[in-house]
Formats: sequence, structure tokens, C-alpha cells
Amino acid sequence: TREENAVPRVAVVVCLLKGKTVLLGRRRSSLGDSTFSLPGGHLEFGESFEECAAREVKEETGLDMEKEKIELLRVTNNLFVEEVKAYHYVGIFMRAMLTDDDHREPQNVEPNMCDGWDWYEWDCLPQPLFWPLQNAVEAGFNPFHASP
Ligand code: 8DG
Ligand code: MG
Ligand code: MG
Repeated sequence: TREENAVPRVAVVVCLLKGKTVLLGRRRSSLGDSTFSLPGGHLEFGESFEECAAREVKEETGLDMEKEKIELLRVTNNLFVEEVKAYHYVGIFMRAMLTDDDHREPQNVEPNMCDGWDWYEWDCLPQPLFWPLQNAVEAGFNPFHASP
């Protein structure tokens, strides 16, 4: 059943690319537990998408990404209807890249929320993907080809 006061929330997620790979981690969360998802989280009041993306990447991986180099790729509308609760997220997919000479590695800063980060090729994504990410992939989303 829907909660009477439920509202859509904005989620900013980041496709952090390095060469031919993208960064994913296995979630530890009541929503999408044990599925692979992008770093990201909720847009805070007053933030730009780029600021939110940089903040979430920093909070979750320890990596400092310049917000000027983060770009908007796609917007999706996601409804999760569970037995007891419904969630409605507007998903803002951003892209940031590590250059080939940048050898910084992500740290698992929030080990209670993520099993750890790893780099995956788009043709060989781990399963299962977090549902909104799976949907985007099935709809043809590809952060290596998408242009903002
Ligand atoms: P915050 O408190 O740091 O703001 O949030 P979080 O604890 O990091 O939240 P999250 O669950 O990682 O992200 C917020 C919501 O974003 C999540 O519950 C559903 C939505 N979301 C998508 N797609 C993705 C995705 O690929 N990765 C992540 N992390 N969240 C996603 O719709
Ligand atoms: Mg998160
Ligand atoms: Mg977060």
C-alpha cells in the first residue's frame, strides 16, 4: 500500500568510468540488498546535480572528483512497489572519468552499506544489478556512448 505522505525523491548516481570499466559495488541496504549499484544518494536541498554527485562519490569511495568535470547523462523515473512500501525515485545519471594516468583507487568508506567497489566492463556487468540500473541498461543506456 502507498504511504499517504510519500513523495518522489531525487537520486543522483554516478557512472565513474576508468578506461573501459565502470565502478560498481554490492549494496548492503534494505532497498536492493546484495545487488550491484553505482555510487550515489539523495539530492540535498540547494545542491546542484554535480555537487551531489561529487559529494556522494567522496562519501562512499573517498575519491575527490572535480564537479566541473561531472556531466549529466540521463534522467529516469523509477517506481519500486514492495509489499509494505512504495518508493518513487527520479534517477539522475551523471558521468565522471578517471584519466588513464590517474591511479587512485576507491575505498569502501561505508562498509555497512557496500561490500566494496570494483571496476567492471560494460559488456560483462555483475549480476544481479540494482533494479533501476538494470532497467536503464535494458533501455539501452550506456555511459560509454551516451552524450550529455
Ligand atoms: P544518502 O543518505 O547518502 O543520501 O543516500 P544513500 O544511503 O547513499 O542512498 P542510496 O540508497 O545509495 O541511494 C539513494 C537511492 O537512489 C536508492 O535508494 C535508490 C536510488 N537509486 C537508483 N539507482 C541507483 C544506483 O544505481 N545506485 C544507487 N546508489 N542508488 C540508486 O534509482
Ligand atoms: Mg549510496
Ligand atoms: Mg550516500
